[in-house]
Amino acid sequence: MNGNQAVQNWVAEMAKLTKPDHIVWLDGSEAEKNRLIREGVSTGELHELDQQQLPGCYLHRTAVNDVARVEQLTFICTTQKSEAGPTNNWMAPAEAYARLGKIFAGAMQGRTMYVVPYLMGPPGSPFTKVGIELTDSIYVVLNMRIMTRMGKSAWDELGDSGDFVKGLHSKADLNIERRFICHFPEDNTIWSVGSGYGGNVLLGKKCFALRIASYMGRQQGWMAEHMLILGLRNPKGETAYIAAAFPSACGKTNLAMLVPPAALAGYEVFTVGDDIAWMRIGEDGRLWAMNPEAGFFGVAPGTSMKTNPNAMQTVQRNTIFTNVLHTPENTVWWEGMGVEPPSHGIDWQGRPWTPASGERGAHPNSRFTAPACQCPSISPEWENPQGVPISAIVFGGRRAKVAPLVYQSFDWDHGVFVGATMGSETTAAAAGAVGVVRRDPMAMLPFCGYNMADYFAFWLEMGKRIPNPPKIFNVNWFRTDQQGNFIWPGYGENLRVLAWILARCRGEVGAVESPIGYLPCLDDIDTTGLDISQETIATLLQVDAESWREEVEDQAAFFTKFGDRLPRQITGQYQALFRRFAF
Ligand code: OXD
Ligand code: MN
Repeated sequence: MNGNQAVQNWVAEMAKLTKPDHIVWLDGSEAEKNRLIREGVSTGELHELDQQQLPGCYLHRTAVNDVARVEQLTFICTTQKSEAGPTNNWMAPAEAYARLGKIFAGAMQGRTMYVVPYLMGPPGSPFTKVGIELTDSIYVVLNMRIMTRMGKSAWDELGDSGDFVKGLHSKADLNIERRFICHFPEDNTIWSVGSGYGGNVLLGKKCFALRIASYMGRQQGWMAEHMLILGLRNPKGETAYIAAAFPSACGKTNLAMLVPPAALAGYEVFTVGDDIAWMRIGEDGRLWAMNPEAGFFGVAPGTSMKTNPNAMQTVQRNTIFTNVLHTPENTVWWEGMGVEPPSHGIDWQGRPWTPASGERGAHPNSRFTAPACQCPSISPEWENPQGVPISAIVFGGRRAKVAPLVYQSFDWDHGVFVGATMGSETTAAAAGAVGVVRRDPMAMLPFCGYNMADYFAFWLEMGKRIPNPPKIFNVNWFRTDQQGNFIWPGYGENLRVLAWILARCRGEVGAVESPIGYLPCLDDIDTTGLDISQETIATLLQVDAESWREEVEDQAAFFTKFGDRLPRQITGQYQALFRRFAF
C-alpha cells in the first residue's frame, strides 16, 4: 500500500466499482516478478519456455478475437466533440463513464486487482511522467514491468502529488461487444475493458504515451510522437540523432536497430527508442527527444537474423512472446524467422499445426516484449534524462508507388505538410483490411488525443518556437516494380539514405529541387558494395506528375474532413504544390 492519499482514494473507488477479491500493490522487485510468473504459469496464462535456450522467456496466447488494436472501439472522451476531431471516435465523458462503468461493475470478482505504478521516462528527467494502472491481468503486469520503469521508482517520483495518469483495465469477459478503450484527457484517465491485447491494455504505451501525452504536450509545449529515435555515428566519429515516424508495422523497430552493411564500414547505429518519442525544446534551442518506454513490443513475423539481428539477440532472454508458434522443443517460431519451421507445433490459436497445413503458425501481429537494455545496439544515451538532440525528423510510409526513396522538405512548414499528407498501405497491427492506402498524418492517425487539425497547428507553432529546428524528410523503402517486387533492398541498406539525410543536415551535399521537395543527386546515395543499377536508383527517385495528381486529390479529400479548423498554412502549402507541379 502507498501512503499517497490521492492514490488511495482512487484505488478504493475503483475497487468499489470492480469488486476484486484482493488488491495487490506492486513494488517492481524480482521476488514479486517471480511470484507473479509462478502464478501466471500455474493458471495457464503463461507458458514457461525452455529455460536453457530461452532463460526468463514465456509464451502467452490472447483470445482469438483479440489480437490487434481495435480502433473502432477506441474513443477520445472530451467534453466537446470537436475537441476529438473527425479522425477520432468520440463519446461524452459522462456517457463513457456510465457505459464502461456497467461493464467494469463487479468485473474483478474472483480476481486480484494489481496496482501497477510506473514511470514513462527515466527517473529524475524533466520529461518523465507517472502513471498507475489497475489491472486484473498478470500478463499485463509482467508486460508493464518490461515496457515501463515499474514499481518503487514511480512511487518515489510521485511522492504526495496527485499528478498521475489513472489507468483502469479489466479483461472482463473478453467479449468484443463489451470492449472499449476510452481516454479522458481532461481527467488524465484511461479506461480499457474487454481486451487482453497489448496495444489496448498496456496503458502506458499508446493510451498514455501517445493519446494522453499528445493532449498534455499541446497544453505544456512539448510533443508526443509515434517515432523511433536512433543515433548514427559516421566514420568521422560524429553522432547525430534522427526521430522517424512510420505507421504501425512498417519497420520502425528494424530501422531503430539497423546494422550497417559491411561495405559502409565505420558507421554505427545506436537505438534510443523504437516506437515513441517525447520531444522538448532544449536550452540550446534544439529539439531534444526521449524514449519514454523501457522495452520493445515488436512484431515477431519477419524478424530474423537477416532483417534484425539486434532484435533477435534482444529476445533471447527475459522476453514474453505473444501469439507465436510453440515448437516441440518448447521454443518459439514465426513466419519470416529465417529458420526452417519445425515439423509440427501449436499455432497461435492453440491448435496442432504442421507446415503442410498452409495455415499461419504465428499470428501476423504476434509480438515479443523485451527489455530495451538487452538490445546490443542500445545507445549509451538512451536513459539520458535530458534526451538526445534531434538533427532530422523523418516521415515514411509503405507505398508501392508515388513516394520516392527520400526527399527533403523545403522548410519546417513544408515539412509539417509532408508529415500531414503521409499515407501508407495498412498492415496487420490494427484490425481491418490489409494493403489499402490510408492517410496517416505523422503516423499518428490512431494515436492523436485531440483534433488533428489542431495537432497540425501545434506542429506549425512548434516550428516558430524552436530556434534551431530539425530538418524534415520523407522516405519510402517499399517501392515496387510492375511485378510487385521491392526495388530497394531495405533493412541495413537504409543506412545509405540516413547517411544522405545527415549529410544534408550538415550542409555537406547538394540536392535537386523538385515540386515535392529536395531530391538527392543520383551519385549522392552511396551504393558502394550494393548490386543496384543507376536506372533503379533513378526510378526510386522519380516523381511522376500523373501519380502525384491522384495522390494530391486523395490527400485533399482527406483534409476536407477538418473544415475550417484546418490551418491556413496547410491550404497554402497545397496551393504552392499545385503551382510547382503546374497541374
Ligand atoms: C505498435 C503499433 O504496437 O503501432 O507499436 O501498433
Ligand atoms: Mn507503434
